[in-house]
Amino acid sequence: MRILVLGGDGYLGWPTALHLSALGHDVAVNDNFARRGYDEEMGVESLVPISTLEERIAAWTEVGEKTIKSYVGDLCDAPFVHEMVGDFRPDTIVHFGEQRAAPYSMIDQAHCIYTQTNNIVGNLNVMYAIADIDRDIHLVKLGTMGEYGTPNIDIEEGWLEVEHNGRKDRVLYPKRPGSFYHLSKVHDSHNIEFGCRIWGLRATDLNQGVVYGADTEQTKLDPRLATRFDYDGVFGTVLNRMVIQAVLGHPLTVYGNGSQTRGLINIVDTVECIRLASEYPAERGEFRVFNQFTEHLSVRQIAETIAEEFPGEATIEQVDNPRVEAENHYYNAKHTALVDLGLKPTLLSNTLIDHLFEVVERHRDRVDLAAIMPTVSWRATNSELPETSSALAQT
Ligand code: NAD
Ligand code: USQ
Repeated sequence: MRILVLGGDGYLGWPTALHLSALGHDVAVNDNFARRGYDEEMGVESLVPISTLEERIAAWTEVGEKTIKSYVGDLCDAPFVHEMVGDFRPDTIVHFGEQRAAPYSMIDQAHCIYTQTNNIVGNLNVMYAIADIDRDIHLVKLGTMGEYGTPNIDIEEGWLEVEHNGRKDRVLYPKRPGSFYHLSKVHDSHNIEFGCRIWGLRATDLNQGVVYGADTEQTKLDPRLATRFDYDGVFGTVLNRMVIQAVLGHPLTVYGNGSQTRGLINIVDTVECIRLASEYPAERGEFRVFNQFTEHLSVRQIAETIAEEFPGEATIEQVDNPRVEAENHYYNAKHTALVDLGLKPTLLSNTLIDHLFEVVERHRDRVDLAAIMPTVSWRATNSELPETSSALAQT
């Protein structure tokens, strides 16, 4: 199968490209290196050193004896996206290429607008390219469990059967996300579902939980194949951050009372879920939604699990929650569709945590302790606007 991986230089896109290529698929990657740019903007770096995309691809040709084609460019550039899709003619497009940090989207108005524009416009360009070039191309789109928020009812896989005033319908599951980033994914989902209805696109929206882990079978083969591993207060995700905090003797930062619950998935399962979704495509006109996580834990349970497993002393600190999010909430989210397709879940274990401790230990001198505490508040707007808008000045 010919598979084009958008965002193929990122934490998940690169290991996915390797996994699909190792299994014999013909893979190409796209990226505009925005993620490397955010590092420069924030003054931080991945804990694990990462090679350039060019070096990664050359290393894979050497180690994996496979070729991966690359298309460097911005998904917000519509002619570029058309040209790329027309040139590679994929059977499947796996779309990871978006700004993915909730705190980054909440820094200020400019970062909110950048996130939503980048994500929504890029995704629309991909949809239009598919609709114009070949409507049989299967779009496998990375969404997020955070699209649903934490409703007081069970979370289904994308769709909800409702009965209202004696009538029944199947509707998109109502969304109540918790950041402008998570909202961008909701807008993408609605746009894609519409594309399936009007153009007969085939799409799988993968509502993925929080990913943890440092490597996959292929990224371990050579240091040049390593993927990024973030720990800072803006891009680091909760479990990865807490592992680093334990190793560095920094208190594990539980936001609020830590009762907020999230779906989690190991990176080795992420790449396998993408394979399954690609090899078993949605039907023409179908908007298929899978909840892509393997277990759920509260933030406090994550912290306690890591603290217990750490061989030295690890303390847990309750930090004022910088986010506006529910604590002590109901959480029961379905996640059977990928298991039905053949996923064998890799659950959080002491072996996995010990391996992460080793990875962090190897690179501990690269950590900037000043980047660990959260700096972005959901309550502030931080907008820098001209003193008087031109419309107001005329009145
Ligand atoms: P990442 O930031 O490491 O990778 C995203 C890649 O997309 C980056 O390399 C970036 O440069 C590229 N990109 C961004 N905008 C682009 C544009 N306009 N044109 C071309 N390339 C662009 O993020 P990740 O952790 O690998 O996440 C990948 C996807 O999975 C995201 O869509 C994210 O929302 C989703 N996801 C991630 C997690 C997680 O825990 N990491 C969980 C659920 C869902
Ligand atoms: N949290 C802490 N302490 C920390 C960091 C986070 O308690 O040091 C808490 C947060 O308050 C939140 C939870 O942990 O309740 C998850 O936060 P996170 O930063 O790990 O994850 P999130 O912001 O939700 O975003 C990440 C990815 C995003 C993806 C999402 C999946 O960055 O791309 O979409 O996980 S989900 O959470 O299912 O929406």
